[in-house]
Amino acid sequence: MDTHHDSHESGSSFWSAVNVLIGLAFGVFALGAGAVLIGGGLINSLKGKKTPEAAHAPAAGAPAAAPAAAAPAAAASSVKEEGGAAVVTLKPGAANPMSFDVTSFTVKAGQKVKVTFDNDSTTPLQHNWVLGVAGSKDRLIAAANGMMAEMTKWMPRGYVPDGPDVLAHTKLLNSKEKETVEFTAPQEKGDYPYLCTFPGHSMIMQGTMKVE
Ligand SMILES: [Cu+2]
Repeated sequence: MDTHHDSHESGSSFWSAVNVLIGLAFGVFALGAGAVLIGGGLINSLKGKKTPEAAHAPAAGAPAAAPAAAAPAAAASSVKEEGGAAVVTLKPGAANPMSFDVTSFTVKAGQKVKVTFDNDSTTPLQHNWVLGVAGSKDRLIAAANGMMAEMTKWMPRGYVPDGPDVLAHTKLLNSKEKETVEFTAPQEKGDYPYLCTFPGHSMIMQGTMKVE
């Protein structure tokens, strides 16, 4: 499934480097936001059962509290059935463009699956979608992060790791590009990880395809 691009100008590696920096920036941001949320939760726990009204009133002029993280609505299902096939569309997350909006979906063993990854983000991040075999998540993350030292080697390969861990994948998609990949779900039931293996993204940009 490799696509060969002939335009390997020096600018390409420049943009890859920029993408890594943007990706890392978002990663740090996301981790920071997570820490704030966790910290806030701990503080609320320590405060016990006090109602917000009973809590200490904020000092006058104190900045407004950060908006609560929008709880992702539990969608009934991200999968549409079309002629026996499971059809799923993924996009970058609205709140964090270095995540997938769908972090879990379920298909049947042996079912035909059509996954469209629509890189419809206003943030100019390149992404891919890589589905791994059950239990391969940590190996794929390590492979993806290991590419950071050899960006020019992996860029023309869409940052898709080598080897038997990869079941299906898109090419590397620029912002506003999309691709649909079709494959047959494994016969073995279980959790199959999917990741964006652009170096630096996979720790956050990941999800699970459940085979039932
Ligand atoms: Cu990505």
